[in-house]
Amino acid sequence: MERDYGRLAELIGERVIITGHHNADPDVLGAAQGVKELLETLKPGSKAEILLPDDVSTLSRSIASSLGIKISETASTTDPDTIITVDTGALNQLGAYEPILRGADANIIFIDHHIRDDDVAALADLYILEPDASSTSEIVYRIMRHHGVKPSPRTSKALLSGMVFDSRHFSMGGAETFRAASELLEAVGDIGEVKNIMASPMDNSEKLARLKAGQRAELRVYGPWTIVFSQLGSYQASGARALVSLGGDLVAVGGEEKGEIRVSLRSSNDFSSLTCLNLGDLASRLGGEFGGSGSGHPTAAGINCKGSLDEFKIRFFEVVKKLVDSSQQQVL
Ligand SMILES: [Mn+2]
Repeated sequence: MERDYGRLAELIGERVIITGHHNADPDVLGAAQGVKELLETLKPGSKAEILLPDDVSTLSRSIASSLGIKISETASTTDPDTIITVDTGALNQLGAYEPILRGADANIIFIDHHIRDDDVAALADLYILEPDASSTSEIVYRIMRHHGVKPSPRTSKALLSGMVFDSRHFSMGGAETFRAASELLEAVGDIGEVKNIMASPMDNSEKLARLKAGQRAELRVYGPWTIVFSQLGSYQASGARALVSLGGDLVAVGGEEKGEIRVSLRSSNDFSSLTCLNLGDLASRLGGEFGGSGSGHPTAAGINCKGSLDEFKIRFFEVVKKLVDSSQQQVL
């Protein structure tokens, strides 16, 4: 790894583009800012640009604006010497930039903490892959430390926000992660400084929607699990997240408008790992039954379908009870 850190400097040309996966999260932003500062210190003549052409998450955008980090949506050069891609586990996560990267006549570097990808390995001149790292921001900090580059307070905050985000606010991470965080905090002071810039402001209508989701919640207790259904005209996803944080194990928040139904499903990690009930599958099944579709991940999914929300609610509780009962029996 250390040897690769040294090679990175050799592959840096004058015009450098730093990019990352679409809908860029704070780890992309932190890692990109770290790489930018590293290059500008190692090669003062080089010009590095953070290019995120395919969408940036709302949170990353707000972090970038509070730290004054510039993000470009179009490249200022079509002929870069070096392209560095951070936090991207597969080429198709680059969206519109994928074909450009594939066709580029540049030194290509990947820095990532996901699992190894053969297409990336084939394309990259240098592939720094460290799946043990909490975040790509942590890897970038290790590289900076290797080169004796001390990140500025601003870059330290960006790197820390990537680490905070990917470690789910430090609910995971070993000694290396906390050592890196501790060293970065020497430039920042208090972790509260970083958490503050990451607190996404919530407007009043969203706060009100979340409170109404609580007010309108209907509860069923199936074995050890609390299943919640609630109704909101908008902010269904935010309402569902709020109800999970209040203690709901599986939550559905739905809204109905002119016969169109939208439902957000969320579940707690405990519920997901102990029942193995995948919300993506549940969403697809219920969406299909109600003349629409649904999809998602194990603990978060969405449904767009038709009909009456009251009927949907009855069916939701019915299906979930059966699934929970059969998962209980498997445990026994
Ligand atoms: Mn990451």
